[in-house]
This record gives sequence, C-alpha cells and structure tokens, in this order.
Amino acid sequence: MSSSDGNLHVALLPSSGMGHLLPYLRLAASLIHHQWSLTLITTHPIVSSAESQLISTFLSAFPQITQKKFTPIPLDSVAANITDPFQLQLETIRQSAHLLSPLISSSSPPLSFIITDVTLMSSVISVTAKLCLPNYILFTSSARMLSLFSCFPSIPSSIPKESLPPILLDSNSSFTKNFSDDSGSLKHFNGVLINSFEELEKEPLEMLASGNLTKGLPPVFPLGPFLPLELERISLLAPLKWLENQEESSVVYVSFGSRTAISKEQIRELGNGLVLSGCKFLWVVKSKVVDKEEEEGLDEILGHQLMKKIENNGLVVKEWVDQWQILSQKAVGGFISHCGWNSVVEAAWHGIPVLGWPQQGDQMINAEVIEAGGWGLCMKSWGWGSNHLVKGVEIGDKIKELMGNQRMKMECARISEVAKQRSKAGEGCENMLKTLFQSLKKS
Ligand code: UDP
Ligand code: G50
Repeated sequence: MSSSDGNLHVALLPSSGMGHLLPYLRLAASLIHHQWSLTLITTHPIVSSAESQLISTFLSAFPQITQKKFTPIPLDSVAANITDPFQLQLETIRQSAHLLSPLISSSSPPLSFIITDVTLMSSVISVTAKLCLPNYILFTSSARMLSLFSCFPSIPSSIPKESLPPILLDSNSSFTKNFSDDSGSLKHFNGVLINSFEELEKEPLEMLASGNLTKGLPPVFPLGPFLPLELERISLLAPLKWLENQEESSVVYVSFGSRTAISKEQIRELGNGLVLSGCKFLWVVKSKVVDKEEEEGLDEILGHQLMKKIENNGLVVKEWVDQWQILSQKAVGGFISHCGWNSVVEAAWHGIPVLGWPQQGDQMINAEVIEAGGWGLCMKSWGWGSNHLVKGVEIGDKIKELMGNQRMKMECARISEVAKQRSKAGEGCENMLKTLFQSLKKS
C-alpha cells in the first residue's frame, strides 16, 4: 500500500489484559508503517502494572498516536458476580459502551474505521452503527476458537464439547451471555482480523473462508504472525546469562502467561516435576491473577526444601520476563504453556515444541491446534486449572517426553521456517492489509 491510503484514521479499542493489549499494539505498529493515523482508546483505571507500563512506553515511542482516555462507570464486583479483575474490567467497558460515542465522534480527522476487541463486540456495535463507522474485530484467539465462536451455540463437529471454555457450560454466567451476544453480532462487522496464518491453522482458516460454517460471517484476515515491538524488550541479564551457559535445546521454559494464578499446591508439584525430569528449566512463577497483588516471595511460595532442590537444575523468577527473547535463545528446547494464543504463536515462530497445559477459557482449543499440527502435546487428562492436582511424577514424565521427541522438533522447525519467511517478507500481513483496504473502500 502507498500514500493513497495515507489519510486513513483508525481507532483501536482493546479490552483488558496483556494478552489483548499486546496484539493490538503489535498490529498498530504495522498500521503506522502504512502511514495510517491512529487513535488508541485506553480504559482507566488500568488493571495491571504490566499494561500501564506498556501503554506509556508505547505512547512515548509513537508520539504521532493520539491517546483517548476512556473512564467507564465503575461496576461493583460483588453485584456483577465477577471475581477476575480483567473480566470485571471488560464487563465495565461493555456496560459503559454508550459513553464511547462522544469520544469516537469527536475524533479529528474523522475516523475511517475502528478495530474493536472481540470481547466487547455486541456492546460497541450499536454505538458505531449509529455513527455509521465501519467496525472490524481483532480476534485475540485462534482461528479454531473463531470457528466455534462464529456458530455458537452450535458446536462444529471438529471441536469436542469437553474442550469448550468451561465457563460456557454455565448458561447463566455473564461470560456466556456476552459470548453468545457477541457471536450473534458478528454479521454486523466489516471483518475479523486474527493473529494466525495458513501453515499454523490451515483447516480452521479454510473452513472459515469457505463460508460453509456460518451465514453472514464477515471476511477473516489472517494477519499473523504478529511480531513484538522493539519497545517490548526488557533487560533480562540474569536469565539470559544463565541460558547462555546451557546446552542447545536443553532447557524447558515454563510460563502460564500474564493472568493465570496457579495454586501453591500445584506450583510445588510442578517444581517437583521439573526436578524429576532431570532437565534444566527456566520457570516464571505467578501466584496472583494481577501483578500488583503479588506479595509472597519465592521462598514462601516454593518452600525451602524445593528451593534447595531447584538450585542446581534451574532458574526461577517471579516477575514479568521478555518471553520473546527467552524463546529465541538456542538453549530453549521446550515450553510448558497454558496455551494463551499469543504464547502459541510465539512458540510456533521460534520452533519450540509445547507441552500444553490449558487452565481456562479458549486454552484447550488453542492447545488442540498444537496437537493437530504435531508440534506439541495437549494434556487433556490433566483437567482444567484448579479442579485437579497433577502430581510431580506425572509432570516429570511428560517433560521428558516433550524434550526427547524428535518428530515434534522437526514439525515445529518447519512451521517456524514458514512463519519467519512470512514475517521477513511482511507478505501475509502486507497482502492482507491491501485486501482489507479494498474491502473498506467497498463498505
Ligand atoms: N508475556 C511476557 N512475559 C511474561 C508473561 C507474558 O512477555 O512474563 C507475554 C507473552 O509473550 C504473550 C502475552 O504476554 O505475548 C500473554 O498472552 P497469552 O495469550 O499467551 O496469555 P494470557 O496472558 O492472555 O493468558
Ligand atoms: C479471552 C478469555 C477467554 C476466552 C477468550 C478470550 C476467547 C475469545 C472469544 O479472548 O475465547 C471470545 C469472544 C467473545 C467474548 C469472549 C471471548 O465475549 O479470557 O475464551
């Protein structure tokens, strides 16, 4: 694309959590590259320190981007019956969505379109439809999850019922109501942007493109793999130095993303499993959902005995790490992941086999993408997050299987190669943005 579309003005509306913010900002960077003007709508107060820091670093790095601060009417978590602060934040935004109208219509120059987070869809579409503003979705999960979402409450035959986000089985939850309303509002959107690519999700993407899955599904634009921004880099002296001294492909990296707390009991079993595996490991421990609430030190969480056992085998940290940089180290040969979608795409890009241990939400469906691609394991028998305690011995055995499996390594290397080719040429994204621009001209 060239200067012909240089006067487009796009608003970005993320919901909450790093898993939603990061892909937004990564996408923003490629839109800026095309000389589009951008407005980033940020919701206050911001839930986690990680999000606050990233937003301010991002805005300083791109002074040409306009920030619009949105302050919704606070909701009471008890009355709303929502305990997760990120979930509460998105419900708060949803209920105050009407307040977005003046903020959107006062944008100057006038907006060409808005990109709305998937979790806000049905609440925002009524606002933008009244303003006749084209609205695109950023779908922050897998194409496989999109295939379920687009037909809900039907379930495509390719998806086992047991893999559905457990919360969807509770038809009275606000999540289920939103999910269902959002799915129903799909046909009113102009398109769906998604961080995926053909070689990662061939079948789901083909199914979505065929039009056979859902009537009125807008065009899907697979723009992935999204790459991190230079400004996401953080100094990682200790872990990197440690990794440099480890043998190639010998280390298993362990992280459950930015918003999943694991019980102390399960953390200790995991620690024992890591030690029993005999592999070296780099482990990011997280015991609270929101980073600001982390109080206990590693000593207290792991206990003295386990800390001692770990000393010679691995490195344990309890802070935000630069995951992209860690995955790019030669020493890393496996990834124990909850299978948040960003982590899955990052593992694919780096060619790291995954031991998928889904905890909630869309994660089982994302883990099935890895399993179907033959580049990792999806631990169905380990159950969902907190409802099942997985013993250290079992974890240790699976880690050995992950680290020793040559077939998965080869499959993963193949996907990584195409992912890298795609991002080098900017091809996938470039062509898709062109198509998106064409679709916009028609709308
Ligand atoms: N992440 C990171 N450092 C951390 C934790 C997470 O860089 O200590 C990044 C990770 O690379 C990914 C995102 O945060 O890009 C988390 O998104 P994901 O979809 O994997 O999981 P979520 O946190 O939303 O459950
Ligand atoms: C975030 C999350 C759980 C979860 C998903 C998330 C998705 C995406 C689809 O993105 O599966 C989705 C659409 C509409 C909606 C919620 C989720 O209201 O924490 O399952």
